[in-house]
Amino acid sequence: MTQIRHNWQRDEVERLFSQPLNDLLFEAHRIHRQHFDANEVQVSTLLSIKTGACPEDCGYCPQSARYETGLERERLLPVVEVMAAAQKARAAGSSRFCMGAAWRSPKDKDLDQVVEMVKGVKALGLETCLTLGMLSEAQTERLKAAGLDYYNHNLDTSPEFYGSVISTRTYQDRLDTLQHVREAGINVCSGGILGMGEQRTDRVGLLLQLANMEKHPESVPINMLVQVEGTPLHGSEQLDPLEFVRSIAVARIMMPESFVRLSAGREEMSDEMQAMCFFAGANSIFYGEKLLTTNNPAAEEDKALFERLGIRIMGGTDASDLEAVEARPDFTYKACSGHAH
Ligand code: SAM
Ligand code: DTB
Ligand code: SF4
Repeated sequence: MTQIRHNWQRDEVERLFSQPLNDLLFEAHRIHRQHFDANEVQVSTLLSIKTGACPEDCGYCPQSARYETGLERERLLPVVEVMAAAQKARAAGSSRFCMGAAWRSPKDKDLDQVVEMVKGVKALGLETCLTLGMLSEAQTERLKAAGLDYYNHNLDTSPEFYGSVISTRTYQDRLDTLQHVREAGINVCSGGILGMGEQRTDRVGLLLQLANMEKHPESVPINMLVQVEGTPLHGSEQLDPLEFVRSIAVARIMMPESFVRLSAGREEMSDEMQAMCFFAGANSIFYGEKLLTTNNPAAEEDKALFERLGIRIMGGTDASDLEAVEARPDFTYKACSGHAH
């Protein structure tokens, strides 16, 4: 087994990035196979439980109130609606349900409702994940007590590039929230976005931050920027797809035991590029036609891709199992009539 390290140096990570692609892929795939079944991918489904009108100024985000993106704002969804979406995700074969809110940080009153959502989704047998912005220590403890499995909070980019993307909260704020999540005993999901006009040194910087944490995040989402009209980062220069693949491979080498998620941006990726990412060590995706507010490949498309690649969905269902699930009489989505407990 590869040694798990937390003392990565910038120059060695730069060397990893600049190797011939075949050497880099070979090394990443070798490590991937030591720690995971190379033909298995974990799938999570996202739901935006509170959309738009966010006070923050993240330059990539369609949900910021500061940018004209044509997005309709929505209040916090009722628990029963969230439960219905979670049931649908489960029936489609998803093992984790991730609920996201366009908040700087949740108010305690909002958290009451979110706690009900976590309990309800968990009762369906799904893993639960939330992304609600910054959390205090007391809030992470409440969420842990509610049974929350994962909290997503991205570092987004390197500390050096961060200030060109967001001004309303600091890098340290993000690290503090991650620390609270870790200390409460909730699994950490943290990664970033590529293709925001950053340099390779920033991609190295982001991965150094993640891999030199005392404990690696259990889940590392690597997003390709989804360029949304009206956001400041719309029109950013497109990142070379092979540089994205390299970043996945380096993430896999640096964090051998973490799930590396090929996250936002798959709509714009070819099947061949996604296949290379899976070879490079990506072993998780968002599954279902919507991310939070933007599009993701339809489940049908992903099933077809998995079938072509011989990939199974982690947690027991493979592409043919999913067809069987869909053919079942009880597959039809049933609105949940009761409350979430
Ligand atoms: N408001 C909370 C926060 O920022 O922590 C939670 C939701 S926020 C939308 C979750 C993450 O989605 C962001 O940290 C960012 O990494 C990612 N994201 C948002 N817009 C994106 C875009 N256009 N392309 C790729 N990733 C994006
Ligand atoms: C993550 O790293 N990517 C997801 C999830 N964590 C919350 C969000 C992607 C959002 C893409 C833009 C949107 O759909 O609004
Ligand atoms: Fe708000 Fe989160 Fe979007 Fe930033 S990424 S604007 S905090 S919803």
